[in-house]
Amino acid sequence: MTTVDHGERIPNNVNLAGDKRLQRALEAWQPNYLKWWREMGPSGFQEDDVYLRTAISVETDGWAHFGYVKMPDYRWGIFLSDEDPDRTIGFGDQMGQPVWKEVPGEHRNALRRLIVTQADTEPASVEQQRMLGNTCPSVYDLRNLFQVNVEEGRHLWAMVYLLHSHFGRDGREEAEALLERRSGDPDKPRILGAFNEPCTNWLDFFMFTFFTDRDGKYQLLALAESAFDPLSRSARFMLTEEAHHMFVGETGVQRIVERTAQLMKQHGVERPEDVRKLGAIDLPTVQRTLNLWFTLSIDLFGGEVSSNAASSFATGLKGRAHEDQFEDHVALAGSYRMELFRGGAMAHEDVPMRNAMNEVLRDGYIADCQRGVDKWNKTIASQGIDFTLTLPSRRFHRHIGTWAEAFADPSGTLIGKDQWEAARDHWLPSAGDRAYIQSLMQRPIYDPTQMANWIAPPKQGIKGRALDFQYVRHEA
Ligand code: BYC
Ligand code: FE
Ligand code: FE
Repeated sequence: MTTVDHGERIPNNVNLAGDKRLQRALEAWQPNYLKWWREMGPSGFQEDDVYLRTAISVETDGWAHFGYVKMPDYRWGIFLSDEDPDRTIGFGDQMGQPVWKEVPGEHRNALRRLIVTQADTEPASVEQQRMLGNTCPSVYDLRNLFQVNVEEGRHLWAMVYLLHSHFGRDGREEAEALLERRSGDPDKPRILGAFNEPCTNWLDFFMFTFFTDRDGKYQLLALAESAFDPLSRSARFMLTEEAHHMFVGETGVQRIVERTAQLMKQHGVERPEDVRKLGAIDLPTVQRTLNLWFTLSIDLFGGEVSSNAASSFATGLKGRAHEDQFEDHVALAGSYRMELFRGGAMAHEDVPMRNAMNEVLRDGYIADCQRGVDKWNKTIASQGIDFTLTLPSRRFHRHIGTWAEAFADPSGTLIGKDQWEAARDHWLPSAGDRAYIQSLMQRPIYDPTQMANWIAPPKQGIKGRALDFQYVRHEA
């Protein structure tokens, strides 16, 4: 395997020292990145020691080192999974030919666009989460937030490396622009919808890392299939980091519903207002927040019928998640049956397979989400509480694709605009829900032996450490 060079200003396993021009260009970008991190990264914790994992190798066992580090000193680096010298293109028109080490001229623009879109989400999520530390439910959770944040920063490095190394001047300009756009800024917004939405409380954060980071997983799985080998190898290593982000989301929501169900059982209450009197997050509010982040996240897969997706598949730029599990990798024959909004009603249509690739990826994603929701429901049921969280219909609350035109309730029934608007606050977090959640999260908890009342403690600490280990040293 390629060795990881830690003596350099930018840790890497791409032999950066062997390409002085590239090294200088990235070293020139580095201070701008750090300036962005200090301005837009976690607010109020930059001088604290945080118990973080840092990637030090790309081997499956022992790729990370754990220890205290101040976030601005984090060793953001460039790591690609090991090269497979025999790798061939796994799908599309050039199936079976050797993968590309360089970008073919004719695919340069399309590939740059995919990489920039991927890259843009990484700093966006850090920006969305920058205030959350100030309301943390525990030091354990605070550390997990920062772990996610520094790794999203590293994902930006992974994409910026590709832009600098393969896209010349255009790539360097895109790398600068990635530090200039801002989540939610009307004048210079981030590229994709969900990454401009406010993530204002810890329920949002856990739903985000469950649903939105999971879009990251699926998009990275699709990019890991790319014929452009450096992109594939970058995506593969990013996926190893991504698993932790989804763990944070899944267990975060699980601990919230566990605590709520516990209190409901203990006090024999059911009505949301009674649950709120106990200082817990009532399950209908959890459902509404789930509805919001699930629907924002399924928008991230793009339109159901997409000529962009067809062309990315044909050219070999972007495949399907786990392409090897499909039988037909050329996908010129056959079609994919899907629901579309046609003439004000729902219709079923058979869409040529290549044009259906966004929907294929979205379907895999939804099935993966369902597995997590099932676990949450087991937790609720294990307390003897009769309440089931459900994923809303893909027709509900959409902003991208065919259903953006329609009004549907969470079960998918098409309704009128007025009816939809009248019921909105039953289906999505209302101002009142937000105010209530905010009221629970007024004061941060920096004492490692404490846990906020609205969330159950995790099952175990990090890397064998105790639950009350001081994962962040913060002077309150
Ligand atoms: N918001 O043919 P269409 C992650 C645009 S998350 C705004 O339907 P296409 C992470 C689209 O660009 C993973 N615009 O879709 C998670 C197109 O524009 P043009 C991020 C949208 O192109 C948590 C038009 O609508 N990675 O890593 O097939 C924390 C029609 O497009 C949206 C990627 O997304 C939207 N939601 O696919 C941190 C992978 N959806 O051409 C990180 C790279 C579509 O009319 N990106 N549009 O100007 C892609 O593969 C594709 O660009 C998309 C869209 C899947 C996003
Ligand atoms: Fe990421
Ligand atoms: Fe992530």
